Amino acid sequence: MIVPRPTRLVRRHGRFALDEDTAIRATPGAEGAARLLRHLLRPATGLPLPLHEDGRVVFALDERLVGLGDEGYALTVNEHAVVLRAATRQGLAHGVQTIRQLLPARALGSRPASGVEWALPGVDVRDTPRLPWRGVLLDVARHFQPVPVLRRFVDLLALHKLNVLHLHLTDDQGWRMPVPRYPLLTEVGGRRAETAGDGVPHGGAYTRSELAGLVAYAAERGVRVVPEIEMPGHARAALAAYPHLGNDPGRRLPVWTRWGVSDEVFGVGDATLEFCRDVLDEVLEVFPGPHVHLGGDECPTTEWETGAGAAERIAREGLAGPHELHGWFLRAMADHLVERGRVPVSWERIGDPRAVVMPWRDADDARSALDGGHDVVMAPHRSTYLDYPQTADPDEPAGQPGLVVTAHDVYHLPLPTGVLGAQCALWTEYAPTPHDLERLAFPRLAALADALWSQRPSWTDFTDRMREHGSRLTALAVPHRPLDTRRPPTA
Ligand code: TNX
Repeated sequence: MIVPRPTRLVRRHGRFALDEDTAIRATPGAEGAARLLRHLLRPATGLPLPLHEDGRVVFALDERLVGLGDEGYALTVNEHAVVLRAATRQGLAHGVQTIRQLLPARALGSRPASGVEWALPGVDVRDTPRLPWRGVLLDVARHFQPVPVLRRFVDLLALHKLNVLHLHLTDDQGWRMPVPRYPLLTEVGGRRAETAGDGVPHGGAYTRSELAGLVAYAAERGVRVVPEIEMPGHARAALAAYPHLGNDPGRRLPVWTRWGVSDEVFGVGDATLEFCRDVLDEVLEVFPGPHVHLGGDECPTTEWETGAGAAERIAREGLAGPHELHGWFLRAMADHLVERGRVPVSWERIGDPRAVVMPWRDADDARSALDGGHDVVMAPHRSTYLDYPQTADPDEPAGQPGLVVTAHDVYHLPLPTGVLGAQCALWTEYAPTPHDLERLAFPRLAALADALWSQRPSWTDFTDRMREHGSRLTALAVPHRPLDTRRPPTA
């Protein structure tokens, strides 16, 4: 009862028990996956699982499995051996998670479990995802989370074969990305006096080596980190640090202590564009993956209606008015990324079909982006925003008011033909603690993973498998409510 559901899983006779004498034989390139399995099983099982050429657990990187794609793997378990094969390290990492889920749920615990036989049932598995982009946005700008919290979050994504962690690193309420040329971004922009009137200061920022370490940690688990730097809106933390980047150089703004959409946004002068390019260059150093997210959502043009700098820019670029500055700004930054071999991503369409679009309103936006030749990753708020509560029950823990997004909604998110995949978004205005993050994320992330990975998603089959999966989440001490299998009145 694996989550997400494997493409093909056939039960075979026999079983294979892992014990003190079990060793892993890893072919070149497969050692990392072997170490990952050992690391994951050690706390509960205490098994040494050494690498040894006589091992009966075999991990092989094998080019002949290219037919299973970038992320597929094949796994066989019988009484003689466990054999995991894939053409890529990412495929092996996913196979490790399947091995883990074939064991009793207590194998996922963090404390030694006694009296359990660590047996895998005989199986033949061939498994490959339906869609290549299966992600989650984590907003570390509204509430900072230290790296160990992010690593545990990556572990939970990997358990579900989710492969993208989209880190929302900057916003009006906090700047978490270190940029050596602009130290005040984190020193000033990383702290705020209070949060929505609670009187409690909040802050934090990462170091370059912490972020590089996170990228490597995630890669070992088959997860890519996609960084997001918000522009030209949602920029008040940067403006607090460097007021000259805004539309009124004489004004000093604090890091914003309220939620919502601020009228104060980046200016459009040369200095601001140069600053944004410098920031992106630093992002490229730290994050080696192809995709870099430029934000681009919710940018009022109020300040550009009157600012002298905006009028000058409009004239210089031959634009029709302030409403064209948003697209112009994003296009300039997208060009910068494309020139450096990267792929820009944005919440709104950028006038370059090489940019990936992440439609957050509805499927119509997605279809028009697809028609315009863009790659599309779905993020429609009604089915993927995890800051909203999971049920309308009176005892449901609070979240962002206004909407309920059930696991059923997530499972049935719109996926127009041709999209790369989808993401859930864990915005954190109403989720200050690691406990809040996990209780909002689960079980909805399991629903996302199953809807995007399995070849023929079925809600009833998923809810069956979730019964067993719930005990895995419990073993991992993930705060979560049992899956609500009721159909919402609207469905
Ligand atoms: C909209 S849609 C946002 C975020 C908020 C979220 C709250 C989008 C890209 N931006 O700034 O955190 O709603 O639900």
